[in-house]
Amino acid sequence: MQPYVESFAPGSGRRRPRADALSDARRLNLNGMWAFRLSPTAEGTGDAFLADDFDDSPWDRVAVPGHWVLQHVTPPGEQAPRSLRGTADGPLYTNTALPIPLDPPRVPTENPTGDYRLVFTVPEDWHGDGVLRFQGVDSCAKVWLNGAELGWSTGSRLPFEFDAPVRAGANVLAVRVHRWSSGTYLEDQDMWWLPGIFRDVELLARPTAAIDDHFVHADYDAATGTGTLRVDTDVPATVEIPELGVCMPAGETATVPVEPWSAESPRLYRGVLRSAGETVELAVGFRRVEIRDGVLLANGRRIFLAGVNRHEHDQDTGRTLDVATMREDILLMKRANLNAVRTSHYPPHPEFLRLCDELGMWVVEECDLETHGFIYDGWARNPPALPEWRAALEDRVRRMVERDKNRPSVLLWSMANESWTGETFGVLERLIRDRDPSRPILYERDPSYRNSDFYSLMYPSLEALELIARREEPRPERVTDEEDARRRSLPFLLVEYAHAMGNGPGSLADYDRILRGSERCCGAFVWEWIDHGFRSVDLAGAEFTMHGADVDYSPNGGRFCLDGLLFSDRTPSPGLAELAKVLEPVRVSISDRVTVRNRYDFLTTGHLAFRWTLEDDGVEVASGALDVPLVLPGETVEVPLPAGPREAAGETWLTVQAMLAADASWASAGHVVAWGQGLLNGPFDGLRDRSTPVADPVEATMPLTASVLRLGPAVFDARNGRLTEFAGIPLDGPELDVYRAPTENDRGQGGRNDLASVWKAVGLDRMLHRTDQVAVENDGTLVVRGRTGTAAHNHGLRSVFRWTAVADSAVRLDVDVDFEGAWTDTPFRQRDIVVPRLGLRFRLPGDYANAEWFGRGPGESYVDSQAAARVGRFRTSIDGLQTPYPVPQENGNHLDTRWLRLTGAGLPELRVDGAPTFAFTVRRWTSEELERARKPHDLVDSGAVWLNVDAAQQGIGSASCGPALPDGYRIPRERTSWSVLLQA
Ligand code: IPT
Repeated sequence: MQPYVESFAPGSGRRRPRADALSDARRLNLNGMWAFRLSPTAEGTGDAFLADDFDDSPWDRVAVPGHWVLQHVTPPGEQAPRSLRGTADGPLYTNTALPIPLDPPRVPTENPTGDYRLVFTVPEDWHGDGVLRFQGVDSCAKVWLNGAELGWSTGSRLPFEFDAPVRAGANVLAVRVHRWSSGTYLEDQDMWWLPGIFRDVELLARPTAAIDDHFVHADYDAATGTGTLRVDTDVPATVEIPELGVCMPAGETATVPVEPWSAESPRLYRGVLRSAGETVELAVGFRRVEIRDGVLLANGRRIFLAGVNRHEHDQDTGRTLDVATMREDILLMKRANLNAVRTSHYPPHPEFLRLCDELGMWVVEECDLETHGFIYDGWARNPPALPEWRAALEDRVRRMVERDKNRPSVLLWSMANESWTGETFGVLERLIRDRDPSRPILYERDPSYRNSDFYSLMYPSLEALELIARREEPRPERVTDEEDARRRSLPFLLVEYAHAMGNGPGSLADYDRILRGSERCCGAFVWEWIDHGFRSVDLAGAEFTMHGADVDYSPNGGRFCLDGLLFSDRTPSPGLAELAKVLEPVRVSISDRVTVRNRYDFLTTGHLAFRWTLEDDGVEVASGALDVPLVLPGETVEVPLPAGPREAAGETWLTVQAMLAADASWASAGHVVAWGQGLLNGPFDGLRDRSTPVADPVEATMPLTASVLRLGPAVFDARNGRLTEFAGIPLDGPELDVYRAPTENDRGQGGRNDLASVWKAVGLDRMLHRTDQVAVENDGTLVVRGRTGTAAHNHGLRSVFRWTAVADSAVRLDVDVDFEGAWTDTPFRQRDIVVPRLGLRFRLPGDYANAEWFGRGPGESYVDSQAAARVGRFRTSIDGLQTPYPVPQENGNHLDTRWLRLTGAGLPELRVDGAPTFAFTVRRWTSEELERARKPHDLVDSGAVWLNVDAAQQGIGSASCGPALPDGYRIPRERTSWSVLLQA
């Protein structure tokens, strides 16, 4: 038995928590390859490994920092190291359920335990003892130095330190790490369970008169434009900020004119804090955060947090991230117009926050505390409600606040995620306020919000958010009048919304409209930044992205860990492009003039250059610089349209881009921050006014044989009215198509909003087609009447396809469809019996390889996610049209298409025009194959190209963890007609 593993106490023997700091004191980085041995229980390998002369040469070698479950180690009872991925001893993913019995603070005997051993050399001239610092060990570690126990600690994503009596020469560091501990109950975040020493280990020299801790107080007064600086520390020291002419003893106050720090303008004043023994680097950002009249202000102005939730994740190394990756995350965020990050759900590596200071990101720093698993016990024995857990909770909050109190980027402290209620939150709140009154406090889950400076929710519907924006939300249950009144006066912070699982999220533009329109709303954080998938290889050697369900283990969170704006390898998904467009800090709109609205909190448009481009049917005809006067934050200016040719033959689109005029720390000059587009020559009216069928339709040739009909370049099968050949191209179709491969959002969550199941229940995934009539009318029109229905139901769709020849190179198809039958012979709400698609599907020769189109692009677009797709002319390969979501699902749709051209070796070009515009997808597989595939590599070329020319496709939404898809983004079950022109 190892009683500490199951103790309510957070640790023992540790040093008092203190500020993370860079100093000139010597430090020995102990990262590297350590000896390692895995055992099945908390006893580990026993205590022999503490000895100096222990022979660890037969042990495995693992990287520190790292998670052993993501490396090659020898499982107990085996002889050789191997990867544990895919086994119950490997990475396990659960959402809310704990992977151990709900039996706090006990843990099972089956408790994989890793004994780590490192022999390191302390140089002869290293004076005195040191401090051993562990930046993060999951979930519980006991530490020995040279055979003597230093202590133990829990709190995986928090640092802990020990006084370390090192000796010159060889020293033996032994660390025993347990997968499960009492800490597990406090760390039930929705993420992989990844044990190990996963952040840096260092030995720090502590010279005499070393600065143990310091606290930078740097306030900014917007009324006077001055900053007030005081640095508190525990030994006599001097504060030197040369740029400000500040040189004063620690503890004294200086008030000087400064530029304030903000995410938009991260002005840091660098200097030092010098004691007799040590010099600590200072990077001071002056700013004041306050809540006045229910509005969040920074430096005296309302700010809006355009945010994202970020877990630390790397597809190979889990929560071990290098600094380059942390920087890359911030650069990608800033380029996507994000200005805030919530460190869901634990303090990140301290370097990440230093980068946020430097590059400019507001941080909602969250403590490593989530007790979600107690929900399965009706929240009985919830740790925040029980005194025996109090010390552990306080310890976590203290270690967060002390470590990061000097980071100007940290805007507020979030006490926990999803931990329901308990008296201890009051204790934590007071603890934070006493220590750091300069930052507000957030806790989302307690309906009384009594310990929170913000009202906050997750995943509200648009309607619910509208009410909140107007402070008219219904009163929550179980709160007193007083609590309700107080809550109503608080600013609203949306900590999670827009669940980015799979294809999506939809409605980003709708959320932005509501949030920005209300002073009460101070920010919103998309869930979440990156998919937590692991790069893996299957038995056949194919690489794939592993998710929870790829491990045979229960409880299992399945695919729910793949819900980020970046794929697991950090490739941006289409959702990130949409978010970047929606969040743009400058809005450019075009009508009979160009309107530029500045949505920055602090910046003018002084750092931006504007450029216009005029396109005729997607072909650039003129461009130039646009002169836009300086726009102050919150202001709007209008400028005349640029002069340029107007007598275009087609649609004339003017696009104005706002780009960085000079290099910034996070993007180069020319980076496009915002853009707007406007149609200058009237609304597009599609085929109706451009390609009316010729007055004198070409005679329909009467059947050459009994089974073939010809109409201009088109050949039909006379028995079923299907097109079999067009201008020499063998093809088949069109078929009325009302289905799509369900997206994650189509599947809803836990039975709620599961439209995909409704589609199956009403048979949309197995529609059968019938031809009722094939007739040639007097004017030569070929009319094909049919019905599309499904087994066992009486509902279906009637369709009429009218084909006419247009000159000798084209045919026009006018489609008219209507729904018939009851559509009610199912247990579902009428509202949910919707078709996800209303369109035509063609099978084309597999040699088609490339697509060019005029419409929305370059990325995919859906009715509720189309802000990022501009109107233009785009070209790519058919393979390039596919978005490789790690779980195959509908993707690659393009709205508002005027025409599409497909080309391929040895085939005539096929051109499709539509009226009104159409939506298309082109793939090498069918929707059914797309649905059946479990991994992207299951999708194989069917030998044909499948083209959808659709009147409509349903929106995407974010129902995988969020509200139902709004009605406006569903396809109404009503009569619909559209037209298509095929040309070769
Ligand atoms: C919410 C969690 O805070 C987050 O960790 C993640 O699980 C997210 O949802 C969904 O991916 S919890 C949910 C019950 C609202």
